[in-house]
Amino acid sequence: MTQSLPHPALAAADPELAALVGAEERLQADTLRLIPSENYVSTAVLEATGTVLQNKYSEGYAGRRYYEGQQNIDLVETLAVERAKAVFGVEHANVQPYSGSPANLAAYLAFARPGDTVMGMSLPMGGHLTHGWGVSATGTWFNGVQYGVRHDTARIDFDEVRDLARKERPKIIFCGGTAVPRTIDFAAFGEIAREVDAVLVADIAHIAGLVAGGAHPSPVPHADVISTTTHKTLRGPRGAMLMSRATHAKAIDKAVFPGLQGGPHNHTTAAIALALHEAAAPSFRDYAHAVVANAKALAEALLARGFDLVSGGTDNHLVLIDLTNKDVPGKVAAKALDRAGIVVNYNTVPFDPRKPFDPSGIRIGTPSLTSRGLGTDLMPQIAEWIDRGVTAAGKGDEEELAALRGEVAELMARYPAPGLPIAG
Ligand code: DSN
Repeated sequence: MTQSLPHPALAAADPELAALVGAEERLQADTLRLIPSENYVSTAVLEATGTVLQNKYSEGYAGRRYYEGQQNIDLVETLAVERAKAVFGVEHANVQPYSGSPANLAAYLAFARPGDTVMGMSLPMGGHLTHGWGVSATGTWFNGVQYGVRHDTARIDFDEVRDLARKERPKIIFCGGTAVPRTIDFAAFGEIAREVDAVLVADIAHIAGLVAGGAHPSPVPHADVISTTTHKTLRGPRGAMLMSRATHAKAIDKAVFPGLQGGPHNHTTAAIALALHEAAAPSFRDYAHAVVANAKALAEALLARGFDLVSGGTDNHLVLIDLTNKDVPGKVAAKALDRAGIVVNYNTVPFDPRKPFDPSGIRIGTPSLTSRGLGTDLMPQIAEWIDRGVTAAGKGDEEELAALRGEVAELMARYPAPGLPIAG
């Protein structure tokens, strides 16, 4: 059985809310969390997010604030900035963006004007809303043109990217995405961006921890700007960073503040500084490589069970499963797996004939389970559970899902998650 973290003041002030927090702690402890953009932060990162730093307004940047009393905040933010520069090998870092979408919006504000053409990977092919997709402000205020993947390989077609860039002359090219199971070829994007005189923004939100840990090539020599959230594979608090060459530092900083945001979230900045300290430790390299090894082992085990994986496998932390051959829609599978304690998200697959709210696939990943210490030896077991869960979803077999729920909880109890102690 799991035991929730003690929050005595919260429990006394608002038992209803405390109960919900406790229930979430138990859920995160008992379930197999496979959403590739999620993770478990360390207890230390959790503590940093709950500090009195959140009481302080700090509009501006270290040494140039619009409020007094910044003796400590300036040092905290400088620590985060310097650590980001060291971990990623960049000339400039801004740690103030509230999350990934505002970070990307700041890049637009820095390098484009409304109506300009911008280019990114289309959302259903694996990109992100903020890469110029129509329903996003970025696709409404800008002329978003989108590249995809090849039908036969499900990999980016650089001839298509180059042709589109030459034709459309975008001001900004985004690379990276949210459902890309393969290595991002930053060098190829860099070459195309230079040819058409575009700013290349590498959105490494999903893979930042892999880049920091040396398990994915770095965009640094090729991208003008690097955008990332801090809470995915990087295992930090919910927040974001923009990093760049020194030449773009002023434009980036001005776009974040005063362009888009007010006061930075200083408690988050502190937790980012801490997460970067953790990411600089040798053990984080092991973690990043273990995330990839687990994803590859899970992909192999799923292939052996007849699952159709987009692009045939993975190079990173993420596996995108097309369930068409199993005759179970992605949403039906995701909801059934959730009842079995296996938490995934339904997702479009490239060229999906179904709608985004009822797509053909599910998206899974290994950052969270690797944070709990699960290794490659357990990936066949997880593939078996997914197989049984999807089959049960197709048949409406709730008994099988309930049996799975018990097996999952039993295994999870043996692998305590960071920040979520499990009683012996
Ligand atoms: N919501 C994130 C994800 O799950 O990939 C992207 O912003």
